[in-house]
Amino acid sequence: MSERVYIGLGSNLNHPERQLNDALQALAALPDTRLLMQSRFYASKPQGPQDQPDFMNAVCLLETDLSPVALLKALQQIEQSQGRIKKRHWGERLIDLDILLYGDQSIQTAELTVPHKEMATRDFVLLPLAEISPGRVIPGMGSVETLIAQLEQTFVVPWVALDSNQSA
Ligand code: ROI
Repeated sequence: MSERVYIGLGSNLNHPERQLNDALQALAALPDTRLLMQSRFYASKPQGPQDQPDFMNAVCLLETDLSPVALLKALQQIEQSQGRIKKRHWGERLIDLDILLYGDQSIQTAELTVPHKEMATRDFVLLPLAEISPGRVIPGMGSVETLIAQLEQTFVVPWVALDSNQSA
């Protein structure tokens, strides 16, 4: 049975918009998986240490027959193949792919917690999610709009390519 799955994407190294585009292509090419929607790209201030570049973030919606664990492994493979480097906790990264929501399932295993634990307080997840899934209720947390209203501040703006030829 296929499920609808929301994935958070983030990058702040080596042409983040290219990293996000590459990851979206790789997600669309996963077996038994379709890429149904993707948000705009958002520029965001880092949560965590401030002495790192701003991030580019997005959220996409997949429909997949992959199990949660199979999908997690697939995301880790995409991260590895794009060259995941993790320099420090809460530090800069080439590409980070997180399972935010897997249908309306709550999953708690050693490897995987869904809904993603920190999504309720992450502006860089909530704003793009609200764009592609307005009214979405996150199990145990509330609606995406309620969560956004509870943020003290947001540091996220839609990112616009000034010259589409340049970003190609
Ligand atoms: N901050 C922002 N703005 N975007 C991210 O994707 C992101 N990812 C992270 C940490 C380092 C916590 N901060 C982030 O993993």
